[in-house]
Amino acid sequence: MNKFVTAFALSVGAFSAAAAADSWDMPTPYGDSTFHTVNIRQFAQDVETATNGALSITVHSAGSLFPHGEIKNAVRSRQVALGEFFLSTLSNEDLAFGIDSQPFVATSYGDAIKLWAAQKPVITELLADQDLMPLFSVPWPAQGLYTNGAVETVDDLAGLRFRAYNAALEEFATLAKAAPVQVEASDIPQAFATGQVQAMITSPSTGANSKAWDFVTHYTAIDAWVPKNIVVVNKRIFDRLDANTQTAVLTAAAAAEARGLEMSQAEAAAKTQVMADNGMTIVQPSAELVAGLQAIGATMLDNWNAKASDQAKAVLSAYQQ
Ligand code: PCA
Repeated sequence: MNKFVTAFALSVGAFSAAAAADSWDMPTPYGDSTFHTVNIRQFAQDVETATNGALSITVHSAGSLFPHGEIKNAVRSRQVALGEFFLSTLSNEDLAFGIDSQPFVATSYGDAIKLWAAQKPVITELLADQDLMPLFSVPWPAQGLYTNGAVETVDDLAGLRFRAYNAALEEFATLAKAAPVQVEASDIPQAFATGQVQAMITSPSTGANSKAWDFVTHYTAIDAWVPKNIVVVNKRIFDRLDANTQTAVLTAAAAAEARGLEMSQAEAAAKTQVMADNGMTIVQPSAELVAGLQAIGATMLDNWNAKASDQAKAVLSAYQQ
């Protein structure tokens, strides 16, 4: 009994000390030069400033604290308070998470904003079941095609080892008769250098950050989808904060969502230019390529509809209103 009382008193003491100055670890998947990471470091700084240091957030970028695929569960199990990941990687839990990575559903920033508005309430509910709460979400620039040599039709992709970052891109590659290989963004240069992959679809941000000109010649601006990252916090850890600190986190999160969107928009043109400056050929897709890609997108959307939960379908119809 005495032992229990002592242990209890100690843990209460430890908690109030921690409450006086909390420090959170924040794992993220992407490298320091990625605009998402720059934006998140600013978010962390904003929280620290607004709380006069009562809450500090240490960002662990490039999967250094947890690999990308484990970040969500690390937040869920309260190993860390918050973290970032690529939203559509949760599509295996519910297709509502993956709709932003379906080809030709949302292809512009305007579409992406509208789709996020449709996704957010549903995703908030799904994540709440896991004690998780979205803080902010930021789109990548539209996704384009990286190849050696020009691509005139979808047939030119057949047989290529194709880098994938989620289930939708795996399905896309398979439908294009390419061979999907899952590779994290930070491993792209190595995967090309060793011949593990020969082509990919990603944003100009990730293309330029991975120095795509070292391993491919062409960038085709198919602009097929505008996927998003999300930052989530553990709800129980968040609820433990005092009201002022909670407000500081939510205010900094709203600012990060707006700033991240602006950064993304600026990146799209700037990083395409970086690729051109480094000798890559930047091209618009031929009508035949677009038609072939759209046919794949239509098949994927049929498959999506056949498997989607009611909530996922509600997201799509709210978006299409
Ligand atoms: N870059 C990330 C996700 C989407 C993007 O543009 C990647 O390629 O992994």
